[in-house]
Amino acid sequence: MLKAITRAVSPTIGECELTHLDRQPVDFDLAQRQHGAYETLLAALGCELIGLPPEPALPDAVFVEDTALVLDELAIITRPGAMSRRGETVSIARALAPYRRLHHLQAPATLDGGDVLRLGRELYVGLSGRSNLEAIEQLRRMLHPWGYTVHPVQVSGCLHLKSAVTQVATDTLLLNPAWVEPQHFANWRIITVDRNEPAAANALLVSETVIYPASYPATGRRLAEHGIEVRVVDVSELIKAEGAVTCCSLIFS
Ligand code: CIR
Repeated sequence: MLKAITRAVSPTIGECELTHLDRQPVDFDLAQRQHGAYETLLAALGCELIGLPPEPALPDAVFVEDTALVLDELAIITRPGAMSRRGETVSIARALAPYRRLHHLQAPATLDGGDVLRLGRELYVGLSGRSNLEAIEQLRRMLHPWGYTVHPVQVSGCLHLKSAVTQVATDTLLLNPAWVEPQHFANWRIITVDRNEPAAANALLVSETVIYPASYPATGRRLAEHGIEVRVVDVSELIKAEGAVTCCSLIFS
């Protein structure tokens, strides 16, 4: 059975890190309800939820994806690129310890999980404002024994690699070509985002269904037209904090 680690929204989410967006007030009650609906959908798609309590001192703590990389054989606790987010890894390591052997990235490596796109045994890692080459070197050393290949991918104009590209079906990626070069993924069927929805490439594939933000209707229709089963969630308040759908869970079996 799939498991999904999530964490309740911090009441301080309005003080989150922002890189590419202007600060807008986040409606905390609405953010909590939207996050609850996202968790309900994960459960409906077969995930056993491991819900962690909020971390009021850590405004971005709902975005658990950035704190760890969970593979079948081990989990790697990241060293998030934003100083304000480093404390988030402590409770995540505790939550993962019963399920995986843990490895930790070490300084000067920085990595946000949002920069790691796992496609089978190929790991594509964004070189972004948050993740660096030293992290890629450490990932290579940790994962070579398990047969993983780690590919650096330059991203520009967005926060993370998975702001620019995510997997939406066994053979298909959803991608914004303005933020990442499609040629990194030459063997994949590519669906591009609608040109009026640049932030629309972040989709969460759970089994054979895609969890997708209501904020990007044109791209959502495009996914459906390509035969992809889409379940829409409204995460407007989390988008104001520069998050979306992959970032709010760590899913593993
Ligand atoms: C940050 O800037 O770190 C948060 N406000 C948003 C993180 C979103 N994470 C993700 O998409 N993986």
